Amino acid sequence: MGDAPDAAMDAVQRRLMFQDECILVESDNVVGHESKYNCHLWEKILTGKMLHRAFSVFLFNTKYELLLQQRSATKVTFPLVWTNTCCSHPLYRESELIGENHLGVRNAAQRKLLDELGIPAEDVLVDQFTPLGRMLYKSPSDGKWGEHELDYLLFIVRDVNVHPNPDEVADAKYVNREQLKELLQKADAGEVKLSPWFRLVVENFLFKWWDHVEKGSLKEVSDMETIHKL
Ligand code: DMA
Ligand code: MN
Repeated sequence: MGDAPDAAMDAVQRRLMFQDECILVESDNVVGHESKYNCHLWEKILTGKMLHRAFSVFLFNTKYELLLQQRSATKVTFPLVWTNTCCSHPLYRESELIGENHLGVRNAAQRKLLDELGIPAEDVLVDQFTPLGRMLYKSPSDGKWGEHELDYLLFIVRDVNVHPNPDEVADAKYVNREQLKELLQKADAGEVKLSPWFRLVVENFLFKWWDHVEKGSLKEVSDMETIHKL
């Protein structure tokens, strides 16, 4: 749990906390790197120096249903919350720092779709992601943890094979718009929890963008110039 002492941290998540090196940014320019552990300590986030690059994948099947996941109970930040298909960080390594066409972020998305949901790379080729926008947000989790991210929003429409990794994902399901609205109502009633970043995307963009998923016109709504400060 978020406020447990580090000694109680899940071993798999602990390894990632120290192994993953996140990309520090200012106005989305790379200014350095820092461990995933330090990037998510709320006390350090409050210094303003831990803003890092992240991505959020929204994967739809060809019935235009959105794949959601519930984060595993062992995640250090935001355990057991329902959220979009897959979220993580591009790492401070050559393949994930490539700025051209946001290729670094696409490479990271392909890596984590396999890691979290067992989706093979050939089902989600890097060219098949459409980056729709970037948003900046800050949000505390439980205890001493939180997020302060520059988050790339990546959409992809594909039928894929899904085999969730229990270290990362407690549950996964496809929802249509009505089913998502029901989930939002349950969240408002306190019956389930949603991630803060997913809620921001839902409230600001998702239903409008869903029309373009169905029409095959996502490129029309892509805006990679603006950084939405939410
Ligand atoms: C971080 O996701 C990224 C966002 C957009 C919140 P995460 O906590 O799931 O990262 P990871 O999967 O690397 O633990
Ligand atoms: Mn983060």
